[in-house]
Amino acid sequence: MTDAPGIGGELSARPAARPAAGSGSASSPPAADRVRLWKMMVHLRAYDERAVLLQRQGRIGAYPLFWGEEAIQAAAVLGVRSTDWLFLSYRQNAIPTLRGLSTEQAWAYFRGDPHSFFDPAKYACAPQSVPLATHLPHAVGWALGRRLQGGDDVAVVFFGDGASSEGDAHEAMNIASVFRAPVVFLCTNNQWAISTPFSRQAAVAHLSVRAAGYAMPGITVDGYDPLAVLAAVTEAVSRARQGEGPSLIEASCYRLGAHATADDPSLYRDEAETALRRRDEPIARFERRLLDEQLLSPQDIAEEHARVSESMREAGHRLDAMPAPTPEDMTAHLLSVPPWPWPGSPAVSGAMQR
Ligand SMILES: Cc1ncc(C[n+]2csc(CCOP(=O)(O)OP(=O)(O)O)c2C)c(N)n1
Ligand SMILES: [Mg+2]
Repeated sequence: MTDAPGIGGELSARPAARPAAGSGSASSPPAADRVRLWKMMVHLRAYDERAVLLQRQGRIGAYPLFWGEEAIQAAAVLGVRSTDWLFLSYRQNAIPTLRGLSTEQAWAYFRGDPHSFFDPAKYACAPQSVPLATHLPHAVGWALGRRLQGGDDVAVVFFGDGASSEGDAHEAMNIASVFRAPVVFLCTNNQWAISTPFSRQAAVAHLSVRAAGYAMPGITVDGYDPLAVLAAVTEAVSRARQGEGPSLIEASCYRLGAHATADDPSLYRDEAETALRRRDEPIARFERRLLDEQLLSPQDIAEEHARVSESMREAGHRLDAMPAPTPEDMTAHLLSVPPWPWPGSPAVSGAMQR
């Protein structure tokens, strides 16, 4: 299990002029950063595709794919400093690998392996939250704490359209605004919360309008456009860092795949519409742009996809070779003294069965 150098990193140059508040527009980042953004997206796609394959082969358990959300995730990582903390939901499970976590360690989570847990301080990433929205108050608490320590780091917290309906989301945004916490609330509105469409989730057309209720800026951006997301994140992070408080960004997209590998979306939505939406998927679209700008050639694109896909295949082999967890691993970082001998040990199996 080896960490690779993270390909995330930071922008090579911060935008010189700040765009007007709420505009979400900023000068395009330098060419090298545009190409890096694309490479991060290709990495995320290859990770996601390989994870689905591993699940289908029984090498990991149920997996929440994020097909179509690569632009949002890559732009958010590139738009912050490496000391800014990221608070993730299950659908951003690959993000720590952009900051250097090994792919196999990230995947081990999906076979229930305690070895998948990592030191949050090392990657400035909180562990992924499966309970919806419970990590939003964590992000606010962390951000206020960092400010009390005198630091100027920012928290970016990812959540979905479904999570936006949870009480925790309201509580977090309210307290963040009252105390001007340096937080960016980044909502991936992929129009679905498992089988619940956005029309049954919220009566507003755009979740970003809710920001007004917390007296913070809110913006809706095209979540398939990494440069639009990057501009919005850069602006919100800059505000937060300068003590101007939190912002809400709604990155609009469409969930192009199933909710997770255990889900069959054809049971509840028209997959003909999904097929139409797939035409907008962010990687091919960004590649067309970078080809037009002559930053990439068709050969560059083909080679990068092949290279990254092969590296994911190798990571799958390293995952297979990881030792199976022991029962003691489950509490190694939780309890100094296990409360009882482990199930399966001769001394307790009878007692456990009672
Ligand atoms: C508190 C809580 N309630 C319910 C669930 C079950 N659940 C898991 S994912 C999900 C849908 C979430 O949708 P959204 O927030 O839009 O995120 P997405 O899955 O689209 O990324 C639900 C209801 C949960 N994990 N946590
Ligand atoms: Mg959703």
